[in-house]
Amino acid sequence: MIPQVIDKTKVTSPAFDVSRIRRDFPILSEIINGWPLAYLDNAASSQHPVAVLQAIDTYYREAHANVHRGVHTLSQRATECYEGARDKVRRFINARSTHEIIFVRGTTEAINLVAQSYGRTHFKPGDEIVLTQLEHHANIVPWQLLAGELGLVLRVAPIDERGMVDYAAYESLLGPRTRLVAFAHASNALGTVLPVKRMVAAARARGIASLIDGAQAVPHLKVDVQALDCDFYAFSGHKMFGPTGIGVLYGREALLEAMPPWQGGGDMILTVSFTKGTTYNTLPYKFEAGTPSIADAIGLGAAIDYIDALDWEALIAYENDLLAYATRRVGALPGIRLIGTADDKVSVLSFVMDGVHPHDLGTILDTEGIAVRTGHHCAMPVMEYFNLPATARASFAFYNTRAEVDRLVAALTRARAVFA
Ligand code: C6P
Repeated sequence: MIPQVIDKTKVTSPAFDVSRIRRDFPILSEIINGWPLAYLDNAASSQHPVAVLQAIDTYYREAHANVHRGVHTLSQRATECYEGARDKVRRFINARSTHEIIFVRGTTEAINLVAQSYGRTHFKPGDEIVLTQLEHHANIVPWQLLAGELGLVLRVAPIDERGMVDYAAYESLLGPRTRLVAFAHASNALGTVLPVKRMVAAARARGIASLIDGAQAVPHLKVDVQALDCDFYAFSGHKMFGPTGIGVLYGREALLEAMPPWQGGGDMILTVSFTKGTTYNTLPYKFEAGTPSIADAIGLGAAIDYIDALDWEALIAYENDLLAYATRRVGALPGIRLIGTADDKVSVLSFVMDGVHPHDLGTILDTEGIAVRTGHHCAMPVMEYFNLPATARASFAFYNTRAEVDRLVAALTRARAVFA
C-alpha cells in the first residue's frame, strides 16, 4: 500500500501553529513501515522537542559531574543545572518552595515513596485509604502492599458507565478511619478528568490527607498545587515531553519535614557514625539517596521551558478540538464502541471494535505507521468494570493533527473490512 501524504498544516486553531510545533519534534518525521509516523500513544510516553535533546546533550558535553559533592567547577555547574531544573518544576506547578519538590524516577516511585514513608508512620491497623476504580496500578498496588503489611482497609469509589467517578459515593466513603485519599487527576485508560479540587476539599474538611496522581494531567492541564490544596502530587517527566527516568513528588513541606527517609545512602544524610548514629539531610535531599538522574532532571527542566513558552489557552483549545473531532469520527464508525465518554476528558480515546481483539487492531494500525496502545493500560479494575480484557487507545498531544485522526479512521475502516 502506498503511504498517504499527510497534510500536516491542516489545523483548526489558527492561534496554535501545529506545523511549526511539529518541526520541533524530530521523531515525528520518522517513516514507520513505509508510512509517516502517526504517534498516537502519548499517554504511554510523549516525544521530545529538540530543546530537550539539546539540553541533555549540552549537559553531558559541558557540565557533567556529580552534584552536591564537589568543589570543582564542573560539579558546581552540574549542581546549578540540576537545582535550576528543580526550581523550574516548582514554578511549573506553583509549589511554595523547592523543598517541596523531590526528584524521583517517575509517578510510580513517587507514590511508593509516600506509601513507604508517610504511610508507614501515619497508618495503623484498621485505618482506611480511599481510592477510585479509575486508578492506574501505580496508585493501587503500593497501597495494597502496605495494607497487607499494616492491616489497612482499601475503599474504592465506583465509576459509572461513562467512566466518571460517583462523587456522592466517594464522599460517603470518607469516614472516621480514613487517613488518605489517593486518586488520579486524569484517567490514563479513559481520559476522564476527576473533580480533584472538590475531592481534596472534601477530604481536607475531614482532616484526611490527599495524594493526586498527576501523570496524565500535567501534559494537558495547568496544574497549581496550591490552588488544588493537595498534600502530595506525583507526575512523570516522560509524559510531558521530558526524559524517562525522572519524575516529581510534590509534598507539602510540613508533611515532608515530619516524614522519615525511605531510602538510605549518599546525599540524604548530614552525618553518619557507627557510634553516634546518623542524621539526615534537609529537604528535599532527605528523599534523594544516591546519585540522581541529573541529565534527566535537566531535560525535564528544558521540557518545562518548552511547554511554558506555548500559549496554553490556545493549546488547550486545540487539544479539546482534536479530541472532539476524533471522538466524533471514530465514534461514528460501524462496529466501534467508545469506552469512557465523560464530560471532562484529556486527550484519550479508548475503544473496542466488534470481533477484533485490540492487540490485532494495534498490529494492523502499526503496519500503517499508526502507533496506539492496546491492552489493559495498567488499569485492570477499569477493564473489569467494563467487562473487557483490553481496549485500543489513541492518545493525543498538542503536536497531533486532524490529518492523523483521518488516517486512524481510514485504517480502522480497512481493518473492519478485513475482519468483519
Ligand atoms: N501510564 C500508560 O500507557 P510511570 O510509569 O511511573 O511513569 O507512570 C505510571 C502511571 C501512573 N499513573 C497514571 C495515571 C499513568 O498513566 C501512569 C503511566 C502509562 O497509560 C504506562 S502504563
